[in-house]
Amino acid sequence: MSRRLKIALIYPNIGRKEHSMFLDGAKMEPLGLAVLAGLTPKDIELVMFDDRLEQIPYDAGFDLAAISVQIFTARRSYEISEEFRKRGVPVALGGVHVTLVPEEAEQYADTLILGDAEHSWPVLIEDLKKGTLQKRYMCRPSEHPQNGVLPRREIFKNKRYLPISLMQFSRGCPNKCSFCASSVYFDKHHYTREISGVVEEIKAQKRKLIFFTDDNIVADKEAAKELFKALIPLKIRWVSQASMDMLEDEELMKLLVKSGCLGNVIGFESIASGGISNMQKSTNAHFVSDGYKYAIKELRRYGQQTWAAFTLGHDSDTAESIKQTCRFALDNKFTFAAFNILNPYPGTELYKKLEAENRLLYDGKWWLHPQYRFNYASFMPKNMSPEELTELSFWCRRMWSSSASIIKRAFEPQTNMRTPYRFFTYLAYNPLFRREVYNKQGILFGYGEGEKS
Ligand code: B12
Ligand code: SF4
Repeated sequence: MSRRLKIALIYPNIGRKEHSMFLDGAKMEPLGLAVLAGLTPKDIELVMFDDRLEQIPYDAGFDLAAISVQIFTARRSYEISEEFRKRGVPVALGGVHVTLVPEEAEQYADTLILGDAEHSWPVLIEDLKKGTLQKRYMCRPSEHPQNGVLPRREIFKNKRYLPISLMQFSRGCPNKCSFCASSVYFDKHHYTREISGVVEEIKAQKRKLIFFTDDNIVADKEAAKELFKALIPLKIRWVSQASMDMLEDEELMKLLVKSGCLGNVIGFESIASGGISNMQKSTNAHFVSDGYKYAIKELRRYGQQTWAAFTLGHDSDTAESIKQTCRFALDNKFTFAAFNILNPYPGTELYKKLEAENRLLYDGKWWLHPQYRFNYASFMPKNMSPEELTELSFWCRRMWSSSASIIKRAFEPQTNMRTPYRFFTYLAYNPLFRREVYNKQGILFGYGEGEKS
């Protein structure tokens, strides 16, 4: 009888602090790997390792290591890949970054999966069994992703992830914000799952708090309404990512609230009309004109605990406008906020523009550069130095997550104070995110010489 094949599924870390092995702080489940596990035939032995939380046992006799790569983990992914390949274990790389830069990724892999894995992963497994692994497998997104596939969440057991289940209703987004990697990966398309599959997936797991990791859960408003109707009887609470043009549709908003939505990550990006039009964020165009007053009033009316996301370093930004953005967020008492440095991801319009203007730093490949640090500016901003942009965005994160700010924002009556559950959510997560601000700032990508295997 032939031996069962053994595959390691790996979720890499970004890097690590100089004197500690792992970055502190609770982590979220890597959904993509559970989907991959769900696609894997049952005769394969699967083990998942989360490099953020545990050491990888390179010598445990694997027949394949399958690594999920995003841009901020690319350097670490390639290090892990080298360790496996040194031991004669073939490596498969997949994920967003691999799909956007296959020529780079193939230098570190035996095989690549480009695009979604639904159709190509089972083919790859068959080839692995036969010893005929191809160099590349391609899969365009299908009309209904994850069709008939239940993620295998048992791979998360004993990893102490945050008590929130990640799930997807849709993938992609039809909008074309100039900095967005998803928009390139999905070629400005949006794909929804069969709603019955989503309902089945919710019922198949125990948690009542769900994070729909959709790029934009309301991208197709009619489809979203159907989903929300189906969620109502399940009595879950959920969060997701959504564009603010959802506020134009009252029926949609009422269903969203009724279906248990606590709030969404919403890309405010910039408080300047010029900035919004330069980045082609069409969903915000009409809301930015009154300084988002209407949008914020409406979000509060619907009791939404909004996570406002800003990108800092657009050509319209100055040192003063960045500070103003931070004050804007504080004054409006959002429940959460992210102040991300604008980052040029390969394939995006932003990347092409900065490259053409010769403004990319770190040889244009900041994600591979040994000196690049997480949350540092990777390009030459128009109205300040890269160092200033790095410092200003760190300043925003420090101001936002200070104890004074957490206390001041806590008592917002229409959102955080709406129910004890919401207040608890606010109090549980804000200090957690505060720790993340300090833990991750400035870490180098990858482990470098520090790898201990
Ligand atoms: C959920 C999410 C998060 C969560 C993380 C959840 C977690 N598990 O830890 C949170 C909110 C914390 C987060 C944070 C960040 N994120 Co994020 N995130 C996402 C999001 C919205 C969804 C990911 C997801 O769940 N997908 C669902 C699963 C099913 O899909 P998947 O993982 O892509 O896997 C499929 C395929 O890609 C493939 N596949 C994937 N891996 C592999 C591996 C192998 C071997 C194979 C065969 C196939 C395969 O198979 C799967 C099924 O088809 C994506 C957007 C997106 N569309 O991908 C951004 C995204 C991945 N994030 C991004 C970024 C930049 C960040 C941040 C750096 C933002 C910031 N500035 O702080 C941080 C840093 C993360 C960190 N490690 O600290 C970028 C990455 C850009 C890039 N080029 O790689 C994305 C693409 C968003 C974007 N619009 O540009 N993120
Ligand atoms: S709305 Fe969000 S997901 Fe859609 S293209 Fe813009 S940034 Fe990307």
